[in-house]
Amino acid sequence: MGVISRGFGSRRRESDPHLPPGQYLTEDFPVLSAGPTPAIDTADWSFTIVNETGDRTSWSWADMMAMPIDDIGTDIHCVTRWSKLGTHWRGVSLDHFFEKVKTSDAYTMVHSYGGYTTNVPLEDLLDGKAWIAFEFEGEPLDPEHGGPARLLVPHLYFWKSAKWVNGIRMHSNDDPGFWEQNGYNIYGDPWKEQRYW
Ligand SMILES: Nc1nc2c(c(=O)[nH]1)N[C@H]1C(S)=C(S)[C@@H](COP(=O)(O)O)O[C@H]1N2
Ligand SMILES: [Mo]
Repeated sequence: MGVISRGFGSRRRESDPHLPPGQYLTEDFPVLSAGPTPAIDTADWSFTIVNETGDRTSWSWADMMAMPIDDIGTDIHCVTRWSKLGTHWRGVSLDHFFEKVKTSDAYTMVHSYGGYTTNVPLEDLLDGKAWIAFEFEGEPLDPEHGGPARLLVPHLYFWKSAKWVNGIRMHSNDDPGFWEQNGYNIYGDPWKEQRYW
């Protein structure tokens, strides 16, 4: 009996059309951090985009709260093979930040408090594909999960969703970030299983 119902359950999960190849579903929310969790007060938080000429455009927490806020329902996929389907977030689309930035560069390096970096092509941050997210399931984002604010790029593996995000630098080349220098794929499409080098 137990064996039969487990088998049935796992077949159903494996055949879920929202689950990328090689992933399994999890209900909990694992914490994966390369270092300690920084304590960042929203009063001290800022987010800065630096373009190729060194121009800096910065937003305070209050600036961000005055921008259009999206309700986001999305699936997330970690390279360590867990996926969560139907998660809910609130955040501001990167489109609204980049409206204020003049750049011809095609690539970005996302920077976090604590020094984490990850590279994302600019086009993957635009057209409603990425957010600065500050609420998860109706609550302020937990510090362990990147609070007060993290990048959310759900169409790429979750290491691209930098926790404690504080800025983006424009790059002319697709230079590798922290995990990308340490064996992770330069792009990270979960549907193509672009996990490692
Ligand atoms: N600043 C920062 N962002 C990060 C990481 C990190 O170590 N530091 N880990 C990445 C990895 S590898 C994953 S899988 C997700 C994990 O997010 P979670 O801890 O909220 O599940 O955050 C990503 N963003
Ligand atoms: Mo990860």
